[in-house]
Amino acid sequence: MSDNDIAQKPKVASKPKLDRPKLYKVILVNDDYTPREFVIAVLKAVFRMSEETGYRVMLTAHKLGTSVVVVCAKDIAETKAKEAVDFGKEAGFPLMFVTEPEE
Ligand code: TYC
Repeated sequence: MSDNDIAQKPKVASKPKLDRPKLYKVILVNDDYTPREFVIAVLKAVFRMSEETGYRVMLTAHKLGTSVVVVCAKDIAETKAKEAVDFGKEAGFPLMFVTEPEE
């Protein structure tokens, strides 16, 4: 038996392909009752937005119905969305944030 009869292992080990964890969008939903200034205050407090960015995100939801606030890991998106909705609830407003997976 010569050396040539031994089956050769591939020299380069194939890397296991790990899927990246899916990212989630936090989406602000418009309503007819929550004051604009309150929406901006929540965006600043929960999502650390500046007044200018908060105003722009609020206005986009006000005009178009929804606005993407942030894209992040699922658990962070869900925690932040709940925190923001709870701010509204405590103040008696129907402010809504939802999460959905990014395409
Ligand atoms: N539409 C509200 C108003 O006119 C303001 C508002 C904007 C509420 C965005 C919710 O996601 C929202 N007072």
